[in-house]
Amino acid sequence: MTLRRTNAVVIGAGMIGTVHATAVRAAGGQVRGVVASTPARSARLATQWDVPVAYPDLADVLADDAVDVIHVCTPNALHAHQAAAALRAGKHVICEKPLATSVADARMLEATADEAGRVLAVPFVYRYHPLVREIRARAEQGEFGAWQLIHGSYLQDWMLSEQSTNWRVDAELGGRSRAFADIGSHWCDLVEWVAGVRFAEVTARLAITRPKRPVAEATTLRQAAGGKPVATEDVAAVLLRTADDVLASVTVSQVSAGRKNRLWFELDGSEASAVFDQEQPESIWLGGPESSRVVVRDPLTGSAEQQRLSVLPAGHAQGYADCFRAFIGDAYAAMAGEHIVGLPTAGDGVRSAQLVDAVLRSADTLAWTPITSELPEELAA
Ligand code: SOE
Repeated sequence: MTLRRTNAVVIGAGMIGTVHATAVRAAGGQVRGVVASTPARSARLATQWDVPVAYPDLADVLADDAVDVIHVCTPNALHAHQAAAALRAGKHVICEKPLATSVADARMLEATADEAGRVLAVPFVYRYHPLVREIRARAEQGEFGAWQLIHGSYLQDWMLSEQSTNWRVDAELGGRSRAFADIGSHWCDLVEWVAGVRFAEVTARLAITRPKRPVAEATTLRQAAGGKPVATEDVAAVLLRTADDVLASVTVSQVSAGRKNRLWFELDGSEASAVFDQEQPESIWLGGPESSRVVVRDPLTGSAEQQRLSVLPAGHAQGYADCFRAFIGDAYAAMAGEHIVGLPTAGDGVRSAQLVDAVLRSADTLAWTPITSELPEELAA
């Protein structure tokens, strides 16, 4: 238990920065300040969010002894430098995913957090849906039997229009992978964690469906009108194989009309199956050979973790914001010294960077590609 409210600063003022600030407050922390892309924007946002300090830049945050934790919500390419600086200054860090745009930088951050003795948490927040925990608990108890097949998709449509753009389109800011790093990473984190599997190798095909998009922050009118060639994928078709030889597939898209944030997975076991849909997170489908059923979230039934994360009675819908609040609550408890099961931390960020890296290598070579640089034993044999 914390003795006083955790003092947080959010750096980065986009959609996800606002989500963090809201969740910090909901989790009982205090948003002490904000850093946006310019001092003037920091000041404007501090007023809008009603926070005490508008920091001109990160150096001012690092020098403020009252700050406990820095939330890094800036474009991906800035994460490594900013999170490392925060950890070295003795701050805890919550860093948006992808933790870094290279495996080397992600590993560097993990080592820096270890050396500094600080928590580095990564918001793979879909782990915090109560019914995701329910499936995980049932899988741990062997209810589904041995995995036969794992499949699913993560589909969005916010990049469907050829006029849609974002800093993520620019590989220099977002990294070489866009759709897979942004949302495929969530699917892989979630499925590995829920099913208790480890993907060993991957083969992936990536495609760009809009060859040109407007420049995110055009510096000239000509650039804005003409657009810029796109080098990061809109869609990905990915086949995976676990270390135990279970096949998996995931389809990732940011251009699927009508799909807003549809993370969906099905785990097919030798005894039973389980389905989770992020857009309908209040129920799960449990399939059996003779009969199947729909289980609804209910704080009065089910696994201990489902009950812990169910803060509203059954039928009173919880969702994404509740996941974020619960994640930040757990991260802050870890910062206060508690051992928290299921909190995604630096190791999970490194794992995700390895997956992104393997997907990119596989798309380049069109070959099955090991996910870690250390070849798994069964592949080395
Ligand atoms: C945009 O694609 C985005 O906000 C992601 O960055 C988040 O991680 C995901 O949870 C929702 O979509």
